[in-house]
Amino acid sequence: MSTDLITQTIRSIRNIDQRRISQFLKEYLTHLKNMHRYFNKEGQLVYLDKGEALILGDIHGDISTLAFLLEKADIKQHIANGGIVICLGDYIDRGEYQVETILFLITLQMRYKKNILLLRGNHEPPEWLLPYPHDFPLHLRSRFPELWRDIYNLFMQIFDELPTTAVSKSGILMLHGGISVKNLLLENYKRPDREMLTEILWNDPMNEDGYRPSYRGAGYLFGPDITAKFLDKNNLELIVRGHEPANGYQYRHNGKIITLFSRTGPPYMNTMAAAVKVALEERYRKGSEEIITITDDEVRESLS
Ligand SMILES: [Mn+2]
Repeated sequence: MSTDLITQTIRSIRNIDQRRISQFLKEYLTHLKNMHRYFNKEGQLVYLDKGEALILGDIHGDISTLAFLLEKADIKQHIANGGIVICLGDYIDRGEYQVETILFLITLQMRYKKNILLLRGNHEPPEWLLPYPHDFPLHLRSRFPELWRDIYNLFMQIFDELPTTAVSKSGILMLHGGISVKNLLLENYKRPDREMLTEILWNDPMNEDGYRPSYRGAGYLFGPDITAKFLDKNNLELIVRGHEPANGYQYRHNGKIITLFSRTGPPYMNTMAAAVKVALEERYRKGSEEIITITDDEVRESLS
């Protein structure tokens, strides 16, 4: 493809200087505040009603796997067809190229304003709920020794403006962690309070019915009964989320949840990363999604 698009963008990020980056981030912040011009959005909830979406899960600084997944999914053609790329959060922390990854995604969004949607993950945290590890500020400091504090502050403002949930006419809910265990109305995802925001960013599915506090120290684990109730109540079919390592993708709760993991390498050493393509208008039916995978070997080979 598209390698041209990706390599060009990455190259321009490598050479960016610290003064220009602050300006660039301020422009992005303004863009986020005006996002209703490009997307049908109420509060933190984005409504999508046409075309196809390519959805990606956690990236955590693995820009190579990200680039190869986008290439394999033919992002250039996808965008030319009016398709949308939706990332489910966790762009930073852990990975070697986290600064490049987030700047690359922001650059793409600034270039294709109607076609890229970045949702918030728990690693794009509110300041009252920092995850661990949160080594992003250290990466900024080594990269931008003088202005890193200002740059980090700008990023924190940006994270506060990222939408947290998207929902399609086809009946698909997209978010980073999971659904709220007590708050079953989609309406409430527009302006979640602190507790609910914590759930959206931190919750995970579990196999037993009901819910209980998460072993992660924030959020809950929720059972298949809660997933079924939520989908039924809001006339939805499927939840696509990230947040947990998987070998690329994993179906949970009788196929009503897809977990996506779009990175490879340490510390999880999964052999496969994945993205999924779904229709945003035509009603989702089991099997109508297209899973796109790339193996760890494919990524490493093409780098050597
Ligand atoms: Mn996460």
